Amino acid sequence: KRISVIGLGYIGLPTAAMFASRKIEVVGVDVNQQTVDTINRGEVHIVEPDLDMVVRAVVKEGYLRASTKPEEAEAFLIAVPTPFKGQNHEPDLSYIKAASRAIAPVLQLGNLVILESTSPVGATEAMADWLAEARPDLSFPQHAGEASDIRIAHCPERVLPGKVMQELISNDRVVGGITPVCSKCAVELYKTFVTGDCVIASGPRVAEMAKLTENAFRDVNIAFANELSLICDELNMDVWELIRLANRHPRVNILQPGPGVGGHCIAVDPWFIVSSAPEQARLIRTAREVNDSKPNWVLNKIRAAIGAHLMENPSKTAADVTVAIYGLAFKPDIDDLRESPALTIAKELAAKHNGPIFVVEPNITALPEMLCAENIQLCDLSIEATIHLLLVDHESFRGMDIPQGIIIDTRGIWTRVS
Ligand code: SAJ
Repeated sequence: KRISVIGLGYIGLPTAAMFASRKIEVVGVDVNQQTVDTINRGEVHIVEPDLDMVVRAVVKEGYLRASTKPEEAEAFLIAVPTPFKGQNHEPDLSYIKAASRAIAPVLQLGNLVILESTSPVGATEAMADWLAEARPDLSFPQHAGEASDIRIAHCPERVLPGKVMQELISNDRVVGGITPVCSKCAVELYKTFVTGDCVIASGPRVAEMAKLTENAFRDVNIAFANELSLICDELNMDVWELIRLANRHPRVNILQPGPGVGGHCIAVDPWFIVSSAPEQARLIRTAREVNDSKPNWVLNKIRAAIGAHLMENPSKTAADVTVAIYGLAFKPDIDDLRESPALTIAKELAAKHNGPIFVVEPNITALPEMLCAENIQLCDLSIEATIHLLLVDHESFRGMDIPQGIIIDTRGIWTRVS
């Protein structure tokens, strides 16, 4: 038995490594030669706890190898990006289309193709049509039903970055096959390592929507907390005290406000629902807008603090005001800066503020290129500055002495009323 995983990123590589750790031959396929070479050396190009250890072992034992060219396999798992494009946040299925075109020539009778990428409603059916178009000699389940040569299902990934290797095994999975037999084949495959339930959906569309709904649910709840933080600022109240008090109700569980929502899932997926049903998805759209507006709100807070400081110290100019930024990652205790609101804030500040900016981010060793300006540098904890801006609640920031100076705490760990 051989499994092929297409796309060796944050989801594909851990999934490939997991199957390989169960002594199944896995061929990982990626368009990036560097990624392929790194994996074939037994190394990893992404940071995720325990992933390096598993990849090293399975490559050494010969269960996992990577290639830029797809080859024959019994099952294909597609885990490529599904970003959005343009002002209207339309989903971009070009990576799924390219992956379909790439595997089509090597498909054989009896193969199973699973789409794992988080996808807008209808993407699995579109993938099935692209495959069918490329292989008129084979029959597909959208036309031939249970008699088809190829099985197709959607099984969205739902693992939390930072806990991927654990959640891949223990989370329940939603499986939406185009036919019941497609679902059954997919469940059998996942059962090789999944200890959670594999729940069969009535079809791929509802499985796609389930995944989008999970992330939209979280986004709406974070937006609620973020909106409360704006209201509390207006009413001169501590939002963290407010949430702590309200959460004492047995049926209330408000999430935490912050400088915005980052990562490449929660800030993206709700837009797929909005673009499918723009008239109806009003709350989901507004939640996105509330969360997306938070970095700008934080930037205005910094501007106001700089202005107030200069009013009190008329001999100073903006160039004398130093700002220390704590945290760049999109959430605590990871090194992942993708779509991070903290990064957006740091970049904007570096562009507008002409005084020195110090960045404290214990999880990285060099500033990303987009932050390479003359007035900005990476520093250790215990830096002196006029303004201390806390953007990520890393464990090390919780444990440190609260710095001296003006504090803007977007996570409520230094200023919280206890
Ligand atoms: N955040 C807050 N306040 C909170 C919780 C989170 O501001 O109370 C912010 C974080 O700082 C971060 C963003 O939200 O910027 C997202 O972080 P997260 O930890 O909520 O989620 P992700 O993006 O790391 O992973 C999510 C997960 N989805 C859900 O929990 C419903 C994960 O299970 C999915 O697999 C993943 O998206 C994905 O790939 O879709």
